[in-house]
This record gives sequence, structure tokens and C-alpha cells, in this order.
Amino acid sequence: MKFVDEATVRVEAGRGGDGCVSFRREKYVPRGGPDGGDGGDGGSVFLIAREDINTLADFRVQRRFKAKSGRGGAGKERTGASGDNLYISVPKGTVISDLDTEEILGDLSNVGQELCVAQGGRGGLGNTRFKSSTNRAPRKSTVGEPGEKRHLGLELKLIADVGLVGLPNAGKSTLIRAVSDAKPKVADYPFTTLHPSLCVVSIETDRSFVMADIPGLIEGASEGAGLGIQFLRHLQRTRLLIHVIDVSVGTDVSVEDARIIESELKGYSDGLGNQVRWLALNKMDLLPRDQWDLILNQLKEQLKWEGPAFAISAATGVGTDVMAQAIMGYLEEINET
Ligand SMILES: Nc1nc2c(ncn2[C@@H]2O[C@H](COP(=O)(O)OP(=O)(O)OP(=O)(O)O)[C@@H](O)[C@H]2O)c(=O)[nH]1
Ligand SMILES: [Mg+2]
Repeated sequence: MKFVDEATVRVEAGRGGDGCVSFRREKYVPRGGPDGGDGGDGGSVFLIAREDINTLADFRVQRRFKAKSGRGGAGKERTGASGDNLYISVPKGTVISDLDTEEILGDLSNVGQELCVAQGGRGGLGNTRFKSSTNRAPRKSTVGEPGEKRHLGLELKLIADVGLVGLPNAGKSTLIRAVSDAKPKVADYPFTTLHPSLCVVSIETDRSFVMADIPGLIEGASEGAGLGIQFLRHLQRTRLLIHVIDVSVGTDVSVEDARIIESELKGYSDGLGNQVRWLALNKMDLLPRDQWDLILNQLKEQLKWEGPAFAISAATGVGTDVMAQAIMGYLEEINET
């Protein structure tokens, strides 16, 4: 499952209708007063968060949106019709910025929440408005204002409960396959995963959580090396990180590998560095079963790890259910507090 999480769109609100210059024409009234109505307001453009959309993929096809203009005013003091507002549906969690000013305009984190991204132009004034004691027959009116135009950046932060981190090839995508129905690509070369993907891990009916797979991190990731960096920000909103470590390479190497990831997370941001992390020691199937506990303890000791650590084999599914259950339990526990 590929995840499009950024898009740019141009939005333009409707122009206001022009005000009208008109004079009353009635039988037996030789010089009727002004009766030109105001123009209608232009429609505004709104973004609205919807539950049933979960990617920004549609914005690769349609990138321009324009709301209707207001109609001009008319005689008999008739105001022009306003242009309809335009509502553009975006996934829940979309963050909207103005690309020209780099200003964040809003964050649609709740379903139904809306944000006006381009204000419709105000309708112009009809000549009725310019009537005064000194000018009983004004020929003046104003034109409608143009609608606001904006070049927007949309960004969807993946809303996942749990994020997987680890070096390339650690087995993150394999773990996703083991615990969910998602089928991300798995291969024995680094950077198999190029885009983040989300999956739902169902423990039983009504008990599930969302897990995110991101490309592998490498040394220097927090400074921009490799692919993972672009996606680390997505993990800032998760409630738990699972650090996947390949233990088939020997304890010393595994410890080194783990330290690389730890320091990249800390280097990226305090938020990520302090996030709750659990270890998943993967590829245990390549080691004799009677050494699993020993290796688990050795790693914990060398890393001075006090949090939970699980011995798993993503490829065979051994230990993965136990870990998924523990994750579920933990999320439920922190939800209650
Ligand atoms: N023996 C064994 N091999 C595993 C296990 N988990 C993953 N692998 C293998 O390790 C390789 C890498 O697995 P991936 O799941 O693609 O690793 P990844 O962490 O997603 O890698 P990137 O997407 O490149 O970051 C593949 O050849 C997998 O078959 C495991 O538990 N045991
Ligand atoms: Mg992968």
C-alpha cells in the first residue's frame, strides 16, 4: 500500500458580482430615484475533513479548484445571487499551508472540521447605496472584489498508533505482513520500502491498532541521509515506536545497529528521542531456540535497555502475536489514563 501524503493545489474563490446602476422607471413618476442593487458575494473555498478518504492521491489528478462568482446586482434593488461555496474533501489529519507565505493555515484533525482557504470577493455596491441628500441620482456603483487565490500545500501526517523503525533489511515490512493483512514488499536488499504505509493490526473484533512501516533509517538520517528522514516526522504522532533489530548478525553488530537508530531518533528531535520505544529482536529463527533468552538478555544488558523487548521471527511468525497483544494492551492502558 503506497501512501501519497503530500499534494499541492491552487484554489480560487469566486469574484463578487458588480453593483448595478439603475433608476426607477414608473408610470407617472418622471424622475425615479436610484434602484441599482448590490452584486452578490463570490463563493469561498473550504476544505473539509472526511473520514472516508485516506490519501491525497486524488489531488494528483485535480489540482485547481474555483468557486463560483457572485452575480451582478440588478434594478429594483435586487441583489445578485451569491456564488456557491466550494467544499473540497480531504482526509482527516491533513495539514494545510500557504506555499507562498509558508504559513500554516490549519490542521484538520477532526472529521467534519472545515477551513476557509480562499475568501470569496465581496459584491460591489449598487447605486442605491450612494444616494444622499445632495445627490439624489447617483451614477456611481462599485465593482465586485476579486476572490482570494492561494497556492496550497497539503500534507497528511499518517495517523498511526505505532511506528516501526530500524535499519534497512531489519525486517519491518516482514513484520507488517506477519501481523496484518497488508502485503508490503519484502526483499533482501536495503531500501525495499520507499514510501510509508499503514496497516491495521486486528487483535480481535473492536480491538485493533494502526501500524506504520517507513523506509529504513541509516546513520546520518537525522541530518538527511537516506530515505527515512522524510518520514520520521510522521512518527512523531505515534504513541509507541517498535525498534526492529536484526539479531542474526551477531550480538555485537546488533548492539551497534541499535545504537545507530537510537542516536538518529534522538538527533532528529527531542520528541522522537523521548518517545516510548520497545525492541523487537528479529530473525530469531536463524539462531538456535535455546539461545534466544540469552541473546535477548545480552542485548538488553549491553544497550542498558529497561523497556520491553521481544524475541521474534517476523518471517515465521514466532513471537509476533505475543508482541502484537502486548502492544494492544499498552495502547488500551494509556488510552484510559
Ligand atoms: N530468516 C529471517 N529472515 C527475515 C525475517 N524477517 C525478515 N527477513 C528477511 O530480511 C529481508 C529484509 O526484510 P524486509 O521486511 O524487506 O526488511 P525492511 O526492514 O522492511 O527493509 P527496508 O524496507 O529495506 O527498510 C528479507 O529478505 C526478509 O525475507 C526473519 O524473521 N527471519
Ligand atoms: Mg521494508
